[in-house]
Amino acid sequence: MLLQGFLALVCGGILRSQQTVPDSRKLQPVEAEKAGPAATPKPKAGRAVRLAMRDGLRFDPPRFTAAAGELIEMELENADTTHQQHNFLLLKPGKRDEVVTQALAMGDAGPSKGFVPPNPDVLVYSALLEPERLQIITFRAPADKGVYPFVCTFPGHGMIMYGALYVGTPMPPLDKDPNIPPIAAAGFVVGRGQRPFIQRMFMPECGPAAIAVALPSDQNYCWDAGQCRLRYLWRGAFIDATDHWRGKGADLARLPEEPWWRAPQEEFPLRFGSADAARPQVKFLGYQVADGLPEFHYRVNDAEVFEKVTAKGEEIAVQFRIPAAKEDVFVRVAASGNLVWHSLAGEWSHGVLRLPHTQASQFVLTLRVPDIAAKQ
Ligand SMILES: [Cu+2]
Repeated sequence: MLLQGFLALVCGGILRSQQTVPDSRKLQPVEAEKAGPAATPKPKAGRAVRLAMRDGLRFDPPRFTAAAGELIEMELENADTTHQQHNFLLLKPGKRDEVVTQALAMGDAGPSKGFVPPNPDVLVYSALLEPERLQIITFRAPADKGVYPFVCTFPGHGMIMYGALYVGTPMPPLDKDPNIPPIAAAGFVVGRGQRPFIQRMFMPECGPAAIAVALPSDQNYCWDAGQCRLRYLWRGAFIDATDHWRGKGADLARLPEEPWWRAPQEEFPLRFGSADAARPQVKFLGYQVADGLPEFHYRVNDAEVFEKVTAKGEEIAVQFRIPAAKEDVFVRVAASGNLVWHSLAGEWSHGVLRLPHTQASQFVLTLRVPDIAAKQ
């Protein structure tokens, strides 16, 4: 057997097993002989690499690099919340299809062997990991430069769930990488381009109770459910949550583009009775979804407010409903640069919109999306 010394220790609920390959020639019999022992750098402390199996049959990250012969200590985690088993097999270049086919052909013998076919082209492999299991695998990267595929050979996964280890070879841009799945090359955009789309997520420049929404146009916004207000708008792709799913501490989703509009930092926009009234108490009450878009519901002091953000052509519209306003409503939306909010109802004065309480049951603020060309 190519790989022996497979230690499995179960600590609490987490499988901590270690696959230690003391001699790189065992890992890479052909290549190592070709290269000669002198070509293999001396082992040092293994470099930590984290690899997770995620919902949607994917490895995260979909690719990583290593120096030729580098000792890697890989923390492999099955973080799939859909309760799927997964494994990890590192293969010789170009062997993915062959090994996936062999694993399928194992039939009834597959589960007991973790769907690892007896093939010398399998360089490293993990156990078949149950959800929420973690395995530490220490291995030496191949001594020969190249692109080494890794794959999950659980039946039905292998054609989708794969990635690449770049050994001593620069990685191409993510969106042009033929060695990773197309969805990974698209950058793990939350919702996979689906619009409209709603995602609760840790968002930059926002509290932990952020709700990100992809509008049916190419616009997106972040709404802060802690502060009950729109925080910013951006154009283009929706959020990339790779870092969040990777759990690297920097848990925030990434915005592919800088917001083109941001709310003032510490300003809640609504006041009742007077434009200068004290900052009100707000409480988030949830949201309802209609046509794929949320209408947020919250309380401002005693008044219940509903708020829905939509995009119409080149305009963002924020529809407010305050069905039982007893006092006049003031909306404080300071203009920033050329970005000026408009309303057909009420009266503006120094960046504050005043709505008689009779008109507050339903009103719309609109903001024109700046021209991309004008931005340049
Ligand atoms: Cu899998």
